[in-house]
Amino acid sequence: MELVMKKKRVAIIGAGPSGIAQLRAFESAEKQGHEIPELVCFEKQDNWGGQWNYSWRTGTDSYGEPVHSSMYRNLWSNGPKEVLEFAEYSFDEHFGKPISSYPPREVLWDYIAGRAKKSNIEKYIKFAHVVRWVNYDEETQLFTVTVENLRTGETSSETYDNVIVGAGHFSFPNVPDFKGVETFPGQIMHAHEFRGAEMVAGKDILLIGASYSAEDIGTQAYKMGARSVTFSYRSNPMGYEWPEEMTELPLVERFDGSDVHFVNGEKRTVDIVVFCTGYLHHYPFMPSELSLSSPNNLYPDTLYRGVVSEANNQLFWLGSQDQWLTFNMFDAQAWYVRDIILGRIALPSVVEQRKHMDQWLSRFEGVKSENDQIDFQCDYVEDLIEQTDYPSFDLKEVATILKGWVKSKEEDILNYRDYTYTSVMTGTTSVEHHTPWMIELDDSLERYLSEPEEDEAREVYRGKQVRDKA
Ligand code: FAD
Ligand code: NA7
Repeated sequence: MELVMKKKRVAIIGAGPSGIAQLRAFESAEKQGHEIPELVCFEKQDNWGGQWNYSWRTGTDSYGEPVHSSMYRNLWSNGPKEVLEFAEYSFDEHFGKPISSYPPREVLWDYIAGRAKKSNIEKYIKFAHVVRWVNYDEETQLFTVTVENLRTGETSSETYDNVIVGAGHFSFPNVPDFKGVETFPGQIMHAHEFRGAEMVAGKDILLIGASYSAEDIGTQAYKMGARSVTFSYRSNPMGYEWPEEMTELPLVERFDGSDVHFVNGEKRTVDIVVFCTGYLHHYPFMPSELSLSSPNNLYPDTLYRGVVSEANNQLFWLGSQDQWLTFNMFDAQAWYVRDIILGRIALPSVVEQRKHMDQWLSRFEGVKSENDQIDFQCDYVEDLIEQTDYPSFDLKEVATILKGWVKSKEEDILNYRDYTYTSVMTGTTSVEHHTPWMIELDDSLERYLSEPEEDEAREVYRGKQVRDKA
């Protein structure tokens, strides 16, 4: 009698860069002749790309669901594209010509979509399907995933052998309270709701927080002509050489109408406040015993090799770390998860898994500087890539690029996006963008890829940059 093995079923939550990486990883195995499980990817939005799928909306989307993306209209990549490039789909392949190192949001979305389209993965994605609940049955050893089709309102539940969470963790704002904040008469928002800096022209803006969002929204605000930009830090100032319109002050002590008092006794009067206070790991579709609870850091505890849930080895999390590396790190994770599911990689015992996590956590405790963080994450990704057939690349060089990026911001926080780097995948050196970032007001893909004539403004600005550096 022929024994018919039932195909495994795998549910993937989210079709952002992580979810797409997972689908592509399985497709790559299939192309090599391996039988792959039945895959279903649930994406609550109407399109793929996750954070990069920009929405003008804030609050709730057209289905009444929380808006996912925290990106703003005029966002440009805040790290060099050379550190996020896919090892199996280069920028050269996608654009057919060298581009600059810091593309705008729409250009990176196009790159993500290009790889997705080249793979035959769209057939696995159910768009406008939100995962409402995940449950695990010890007896059957299967997950039940309950999903709502947002277009029809219909809910349904099916069982799966594995669940892979690629839902992102920069969507649910962390919003602290400050004494008197309710008396502030101007606009208050979290970075998640920020959509563009044009509205701050001629105004005084306060940004609470001292990390990427504060840095970038502050720089955008300066670019768009804010009268003043004040940052408020809790632990440490960012410490860049800001122009005189931009100041770093310690934590807000209290608000009194438009007046903001800081713990060092200083006071500022501002028109707009943006909380750049980070995000919560919040997964409303997960019961507590399966969920991930962590601050935004490089090694969330309870994830073996950063992806396998300690609570349940059939459950995986992609991209849940704080991110120096992004797209290629998600790929490295997805290839590793794929190989566990395909039985190509055997997991060690739970005791061994804990030991391994503790070793990485103990190294993580010793991470102090930004350079340490970079080495930590590059080593983590290298370790993953060594386990699978994901094309290996020079992660030491990627670490060098990242360290150069950190230095470039120290040198020139307003203009670091004009620097160029060389791809470790293709050896192509980026071109200098036709227009310095600080005076480029058109963020569209069309404008980015165009080759406009030199104009006077660019010459004048470049001349100013040269003089400032001298
Ligand atoms: P996401 O991109 O967040 O995608 C998750 C997907 O899951 C979304 O499509 C979402 O709709 C879906 N989803 C969530 N919950 C459910 C559910 N219950 N059911 C169904 N679907 C669900 N990275 C860089 O490399 N360079 C940058 O310049 C950069 N800038 C950034 C700027 C901002 C403001 C933010 C917030 C992030 C930035 N990032 C940047 C990091 C960014 O998070 C990653 O590049 C990447 O988008 C993470 O991919 P992901 O797939 O893990 O998560
Ligand atoms: P991050 O990088 O998690 O940083 C959060 C910042 O918010 C950080 O400076 C925190 O200060 C600060 N924070 C958090 N809580 C408070 C309170 N209660 N008061 C004052 N300050 C606070 O989030 P970002 O949004 O900047 O970046 C996340 C991603 O979005 C990133 O990948 C980017 O590419 C875009 P701390 O230093 O902890 O004292």
